[in-house]
Amino acid sequence: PAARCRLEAEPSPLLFDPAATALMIIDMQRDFLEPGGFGESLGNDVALLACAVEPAAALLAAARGAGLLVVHTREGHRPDLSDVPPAKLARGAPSARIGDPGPMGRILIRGEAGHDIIPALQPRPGEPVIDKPGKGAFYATALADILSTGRIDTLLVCGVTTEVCVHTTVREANDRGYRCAVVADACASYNPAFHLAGLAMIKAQGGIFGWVTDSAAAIAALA
Ligand code: TIU
Repeated sequence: PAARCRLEAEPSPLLFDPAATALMIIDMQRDFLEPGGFGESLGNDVALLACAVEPAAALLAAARGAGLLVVHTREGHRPDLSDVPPAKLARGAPSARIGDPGPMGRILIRGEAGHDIIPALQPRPGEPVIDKPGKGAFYATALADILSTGRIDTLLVCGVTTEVCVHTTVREANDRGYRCAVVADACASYNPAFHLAGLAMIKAQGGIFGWVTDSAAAIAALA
């Protein structure tokens, strides 16, 4: 029988097998966390996301130590913009649109400096990096294949932003049968009220599409 670990979470503890569990770190990119990128172009104060970095880094170290599959995601598009829906390109009247030049290169474009994951959370060789054009990590990516090849049934999820790409990914994963525990303090939003509401939605109704935990509980469970 598989080794079982116990994660303290809401609305209930979650038993998991580390060999069948992946840590998913969503979109911890310079484009969202640093000035001059996509997040700021949408009118956001990017400093609001900084609080997630240390908890996510501690969680990443614990996951690596426990031998979990670690999957990183990045939101972004092809340099020729052929995978950007016109509705996404036009929306929000951003100060700089996707593909426009900025201080970290072209906004939200693969291969540009701003598209890269922040230094504190750099992937290691062997850790899959999922480049996704949408908010969810399953849409138009190989994530489903990677998780099924790894015989994964449980996801620890963190990253930014709580109510956008983290939520969309957790909703997609839940419908695909994955048990998802969102690590609250390793997530952040440009809107703190949305962060709290987003977490509350996940665990309401008996855990309608997941569990909510924090980095201390997750690290303790992996120790
Ligand atoms: N990664 C992610 O959440 N993409 C976003 O566009 N989030 C915003 O909150 N804008």
